[in-house]
Order: sequence, then C-alpha cells, then structure tokens
Amino acid sequence: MNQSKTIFSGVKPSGDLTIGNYIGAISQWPEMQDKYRCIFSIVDYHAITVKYQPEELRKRILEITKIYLASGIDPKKSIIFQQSAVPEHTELAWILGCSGSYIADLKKMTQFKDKAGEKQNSVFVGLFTYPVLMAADILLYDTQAVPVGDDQKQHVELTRDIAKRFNNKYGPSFVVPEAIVRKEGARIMSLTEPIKKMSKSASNSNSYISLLDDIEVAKKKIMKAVTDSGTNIDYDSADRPALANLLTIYAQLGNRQIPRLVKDYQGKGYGEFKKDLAEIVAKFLTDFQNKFNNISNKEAQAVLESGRQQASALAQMKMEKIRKVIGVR
Ligand code: ATP
Ligand code: LTN
Repeated sequence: MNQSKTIFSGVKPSGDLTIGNYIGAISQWPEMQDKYRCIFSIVDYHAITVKYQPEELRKRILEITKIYLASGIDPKKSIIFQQSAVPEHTELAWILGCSGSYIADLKKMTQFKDKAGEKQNSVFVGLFTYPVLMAADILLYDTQAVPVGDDQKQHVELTRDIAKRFNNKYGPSFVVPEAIVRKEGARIMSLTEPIKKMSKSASNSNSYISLLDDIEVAKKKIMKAVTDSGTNIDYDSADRPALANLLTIYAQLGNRQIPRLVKDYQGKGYGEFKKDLAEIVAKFLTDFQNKFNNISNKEAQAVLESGRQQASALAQMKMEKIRKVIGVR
C-alpha cells in the first residue's frame, strides 16, 4: 500500500444503488486499493438531507456495505466505515461552515438547485449545507483524490476552494484534493429520459437498473429503454443520446470497447442490440448478486466496526491539530 496518496469516496444510503452508481463511481475503486491508502464511507448523514424512513436507512447502511464488498473492495486493504460513527466529520463540517464556505457558492450547487427546485427557501438547511459536510469528509483524511461520477465534480471543486481559503487563513492545514472522473461512463443516463442522469431517487423505476433488481425485471427495463430515431447502431452522444447511453452501459458491464461494438453491430438493428445488452446486464447482475447474497449481516457489521476504529484514529489525530489551529485548544 502506498501511504503517500489517500483516496476517499462515498455513497449515500438513500435508495437502491443503480448501475449508474456502480459504473460511474464504485467500479473505479477496487483497482485503487493496491496502490493507495483507500477510505470508502457509507455517508449516512448525507442521506438524511432528503425525506427518508429510519428503518429503511438502517437497512440500507448494511446493504451498501455489502455492495462495496461484492464490488471487490477488500476490508484488509481499504477502510470501509459508516460516516456517522466518526463524529469528527460533523465537527469539521461546522468549522468549515465558519471558515471557507460562502453562501453564494453553495447557492450555485446544481444538486441543491435540482433537489430544492422551486422550494429553495422552505427546504431544511441540511440540504443546502450538505456540500460542506462532503468537504469535511474529504479533508479530514488529507485526501489527494476523490473518485466520483461526473455530477459530483462541482462538489469536489467547492471542497478545493474551501481547503484553500482555510489554508490561507490558518496556514497549511488541509491537502487540496482532486476529483477522479472516468472518461467513459461518468454519467450514465436515465433509460426513460436519456437527457437526465440515471438516479436512484427517480420516481419511475423503469428509468434505472438497481444492482439488486430481479434479473427478469432488469432485462425488461433494457428492452423498454427509449431509443432515438434512426435504425443503425452508431455512437453519437449529441444526436442520439439514448443509444450512446446503452452503448456505454454495454461497454462498461460487458468489458468491451465502444468502437468495436459499433463495428460488430453494423447492419444489425436495435432489437438484436438490446437483446444482447439485456443478456450482458443479466450476467453482470447475476454474478454481482451471487457475491452480495453470500455476505452475512454479521460480516458486514464486523467490517464496519473495524473500519470505524481505523477511520476514528485518523480523524481524531487530524481534529486535534485543527482544534489547535483555530484556537479552541
Ligand atoms: P441521487 O440520484 O439519489 O441524488 P446519487 O446516486 O447521485 O443520488 P450517491 O449515491 O451518493 O448519489 O452517488 C454515489 C456516487 O455515484 C457518486 O460518485 C456519484 O457521482 C455517482 N453517480 C450517481 N449517479 C450516477 C450516474 N447516473 N452515472 C454515473 N455516476 C453516478
Ligand atoms: N455527495 C455525494 C456523496 C458523498 C461523497 C462524499 C462522495 C458524500 N461525501 C465524499 C465522495 C467523497 C453524492 O451525492 N453522490
């Protein structure tokens, strides 16, 4: 393990994880574990920024832990932990909210604008200050790189600004991190409205494929996915976004190159292409779910407890320094 570089990322337990979350974010993580110090969190305090049921949240925390393990994240190599179990995250978020984070910047966050919609003044403050908690997650561990999907780039940029402002005021305290975003697959689109990102909180369940979807249901979702006008299989993300999205999913889950797929489907139509893609998705989900189902709750709980101890030790050390720097110790 190369201790000189730290990777941090997380997923919020707010819905059924989709193949978008997997392709855009989680699938990048396992290969990093042999090279760097990796820390992967189930960021549960982010999940309570939107409507949720406590019972469901409790269940999802373990579910995401198992999804991390089934994706190939090895608790012997990486730290896997629950954000709320390390209270230094919320402590640092408060401090960063008082030094480094401007209201004007938070107002520009696309995710806030999307989620608050017309109701910007009547949503809870937590939805608005959520990116400051995300900055705390990242900065607490002297993180150099944050592997995320395209939609989170803006939050990592904000984290950089917050870190720089804090460092300017108090002297070098935080590492300024960078986002790592895939070249292909960083933004998997909705299957029903391919101009929107695939989202686990979408109301239409045909718009996404969950990692735990029933295999037959998932195949049907692919067969029903909207396509663009035209009949040939070609990659054109501007003019034919629906097909481009399906090609991306095919390439990522089937381990194929897009130009090669386009060549192979010359002279063939959407029907055949979608049928094959449905099989690729089915095979991926079957393998994934077999691994997932083999992990017990007890095993997942033990992984979280060991992760909590490791993350706590790092977070406590960092916060002792930060408390001194800001003058409360
Ligand atoms: P929601 O859509 O419910 O707001 P989310 O899926 O965007 O939630 P998270 O679960 O916290 O939020 O996201 C975890 C990771 O998955 C992030 O790195 C995010 O960028 C990535 N991600 C989410 N959706 C997609 C997508 N459609 N394509 C690629 N990456 C995605
Ligand atoms: N905001 C992210 C989830 C998230 C995260 C993080 C990602 C919270 N803290 C730290 C990377 C690093 C989201 O909504 N997808």
